[in-house]
Amino acid sequence: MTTITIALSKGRIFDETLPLLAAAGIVPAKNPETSRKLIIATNLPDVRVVIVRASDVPTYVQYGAADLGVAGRDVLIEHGGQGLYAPLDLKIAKCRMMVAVPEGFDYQSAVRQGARLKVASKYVKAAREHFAAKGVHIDLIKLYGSMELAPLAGLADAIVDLVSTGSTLKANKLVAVEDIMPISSRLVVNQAALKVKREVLQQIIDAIAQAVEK
Ligand code: PRT
Ligand code: MG
Repeated sequence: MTTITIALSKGRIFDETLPLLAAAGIVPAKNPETSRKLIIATNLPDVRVVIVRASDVPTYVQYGAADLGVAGRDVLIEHGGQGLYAPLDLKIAKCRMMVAVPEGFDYQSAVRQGARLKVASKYVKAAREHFAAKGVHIDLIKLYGSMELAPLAGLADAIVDLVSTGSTLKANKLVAVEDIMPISSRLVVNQAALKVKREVLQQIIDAIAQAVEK
């Protein structure tokens, strides 16, 4: 029997992946919101789900601790993608990666004048590439969460963060000044597992691909 392990994070990724798994005939036995279990059985005896931090999904799949996983484009960029095959854009957990500054901060003229911007972000690779491509010099400050606080507390001039409704920016008197890229989640597959467990993994990938297109 070939066992399959799927790495998911709880919250929007778990919730939005459920219907796609269902299309592949996979139904988790528990919801991680209400269960403390980190290993969740499914209706199929040879398929299980492991619940990890969103940013740890690529690592579990890279090392083969999970055969499949679902991770945001933001997370995959920061991870680098080593050992991963990413065949499918699942078109879920969509948002945009943006540059935001405090209301009233003249971002365009700061950039034009070549001022060295202080930028705080969890997405340091994406941020570094974005500003390097623009030829803007920045001091990059790595944060692990609550980026919105950084400009308010005087830690940074600007942040690079994900925006979906925009209400978090608004609540903190920040405005988006640049759109870096659209974000959605991808299915990632361990490259070695795809060879060894080809038949069963390809079946799951194909069923999910069909469900995404519906
Ligand atoms: O929360 P935790 O620290 O455990 O990890 P995480 O934030 O990486 O995980 P999670 O589950 O919150 O997000 C998983 C994935 O969902 C991310 O990697 C993104 O690809 C995707 N996603 C989609 C988002 C959002 N939309 C989103 N809005 N991830 C985060 N946000 C945050 C954003 O950082 C900001 O703080 O929501 C806030 C903005 O939302 P609005 O609606 O106010 O604009
Ligand atoms: Mg979060």
